[in-house]
Amino acid sequence: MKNRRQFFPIFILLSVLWGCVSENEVAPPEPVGPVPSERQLAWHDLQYYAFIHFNMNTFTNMEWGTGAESPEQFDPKELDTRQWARVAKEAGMRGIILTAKHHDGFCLWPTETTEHSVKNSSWKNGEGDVVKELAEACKEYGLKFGIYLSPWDRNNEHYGDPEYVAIFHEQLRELLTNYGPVFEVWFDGANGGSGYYGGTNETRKIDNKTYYEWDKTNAIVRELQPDAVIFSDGGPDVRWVGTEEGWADETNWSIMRRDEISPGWERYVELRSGHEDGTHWLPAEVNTSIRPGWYYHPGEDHQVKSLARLVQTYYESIGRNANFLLNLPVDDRGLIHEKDASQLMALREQIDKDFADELAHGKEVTAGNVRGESSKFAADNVNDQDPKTYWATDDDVHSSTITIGFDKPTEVNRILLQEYIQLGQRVKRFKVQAEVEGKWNMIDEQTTIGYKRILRFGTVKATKIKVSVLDAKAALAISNIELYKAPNLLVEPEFQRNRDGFVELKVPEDDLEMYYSLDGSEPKKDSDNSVKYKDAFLMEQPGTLRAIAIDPESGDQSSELQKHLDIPKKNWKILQVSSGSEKSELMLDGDPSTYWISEQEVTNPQEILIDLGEVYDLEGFTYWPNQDRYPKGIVTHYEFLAGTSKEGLNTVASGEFGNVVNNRIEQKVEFKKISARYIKFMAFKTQDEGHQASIAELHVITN
Ligand code: FUL
Repeated sequence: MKNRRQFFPIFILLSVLWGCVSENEVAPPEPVGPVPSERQLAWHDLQYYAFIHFNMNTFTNMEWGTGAESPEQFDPKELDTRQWARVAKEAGMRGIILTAKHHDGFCLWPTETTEHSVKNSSWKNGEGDVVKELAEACKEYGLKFGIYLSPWDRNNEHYGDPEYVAIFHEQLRELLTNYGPVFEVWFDGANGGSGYYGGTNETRKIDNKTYYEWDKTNAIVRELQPDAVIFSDGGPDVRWVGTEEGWADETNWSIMRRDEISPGWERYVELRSGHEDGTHWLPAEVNTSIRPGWYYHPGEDHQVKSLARLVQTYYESIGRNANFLLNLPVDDRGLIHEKDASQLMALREQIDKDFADELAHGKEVTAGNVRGESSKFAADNVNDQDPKTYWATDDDVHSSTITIGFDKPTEVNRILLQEYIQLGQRVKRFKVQAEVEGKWNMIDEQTTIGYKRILRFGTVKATKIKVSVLDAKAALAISNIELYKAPNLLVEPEFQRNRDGFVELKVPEDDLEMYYSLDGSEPKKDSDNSVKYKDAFLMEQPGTLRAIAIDPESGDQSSELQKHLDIPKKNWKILQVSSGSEKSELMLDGDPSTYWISEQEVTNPQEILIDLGEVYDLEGFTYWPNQDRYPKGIVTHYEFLAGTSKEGLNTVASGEFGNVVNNRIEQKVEFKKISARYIKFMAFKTQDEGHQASIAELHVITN
């Protein structure tokens, strides 16, 4: 008896140990292809952080300064790096990367290497250090801090010689020594050639592959900030995504044949999707600006990207296996502009709503194959909310299914998938299906997953969601699957009215309903004065278009679009235009993104004579300036004539469109009522005293 009692616990202990041993016997899959380094893994987790373009260009209204600027021009009166950090933090960002030096060579810290820096500016009597202030603010707000140091330097007299390269390296040393931990060092690939270069004003070409001694440059970063990732077109740690528009390809490998890439790489479009047979881990970072420009320009205050556009960028960067680096052009006061800040918060709120309730956690999961039938690699590792555990298959199983079952039919419209990238990126093709009322419905078929993939799809009320990996490089290793039901993106409708008077309304989601009124009354769902929008409708008379979007499920309503629209231009005829007549119809097409532009070598004034088709009582006119990124021909000084016969026109207004180059919104000019059928617009002066005139839209105000 005595012996048996002693034997029993030993038996239990042995069997438990045996269990552990047998579980442990199932080895994890071997890594496949290149795998991420520790610093790259930490970088992947950051996902979303800010770029700040703030430097000399902010004060000269330029995107690329020549280097001839004077340090005194740098003078922010209200600089507050804590405001930048607060805004970034509240927006849900994890760090900030600052343009410590851009191509014009001006240094935001009191460097020993050049006189072209804050130490010779009027700001804080030359005692200031923007890099230090931002590094401290980031620390206070728990944000990572990164630096952008332009290799190209259009100010430095030694640019092109080995002497400059030593200066560039020294600048890097200063930045990486004096400001605490740096998480990312950003080297852009631009090398335009021409510049001030110490007053020589010439073109200097260098070989981007060899001139900067990249091995030495990278070694400085490794020596001084071993945890920092190095960004450039080809890394070595993080790659550019090959576009500045704000997206990665749907197929996006985090690996590339890195040795083929160098700064300014001519095959840069390949950066958008990576190389399936890559030799190095080289994940993509999507960099884009919240406005058209990287730097602040008052003329772009009305062009802060819409919420719909920002949400799309989020899904097409983070949702496509890339990190999202969103640029905030700090303004000439030294602050993130109110409009940018409020749009950032709107994005944060929307993303928080989209990912508010995770639906897969704790639900029953089954897999077609489990590696060695071991619980260590079981299916339910994908919804245990532990990124360190993963579902894996046997070595010879490169395609399999994993199914999540709900207790009751559940609405779903987002799926988030993650591979266990510590072992490399594996999945080449997968599909997602939903079981609805006992039948499997196809949701989507896609290619890569990587660190993170998010798919958006129309809401399904499903009892099960199944992911089938159709092809992979090796055994599968999936660490996470999440499911969500995101609310509809509720933004006010956008409108466009064409020349014939047809009005089109648009919202980004198909599920939304739109209601509009034309009689000035408040648009509502159940109102006799409001109409439910189906197709473009004709608005022949002047009136006020008011429109809203409604989410039929929640009943929630968007903010309101309210716009006064005047007579349609259907019967208008352009009788005379001083030059460029082939494009003249574009000034009447109702679309401010297209425009008429005159030839270049013409003399002012330039004239456009229009027949309105009948006599109207006119009380004013409107002019939309060119909306191009680099606009030409913006009219600054005008004269407007009107009359009942084309021979007898009278000047009814003349003057200047104040600040139109800086603020390219629709210009409105009112005048004393006049009956007229013919109008003439004359451009007396155009931007930069040039002689080319452009008109994106021209309209009249009737009473
Ligand atoms: C490019 C630069 O030329 C732009 O000015 C901007 O800094 C962008 C982020 O990178 O290479």
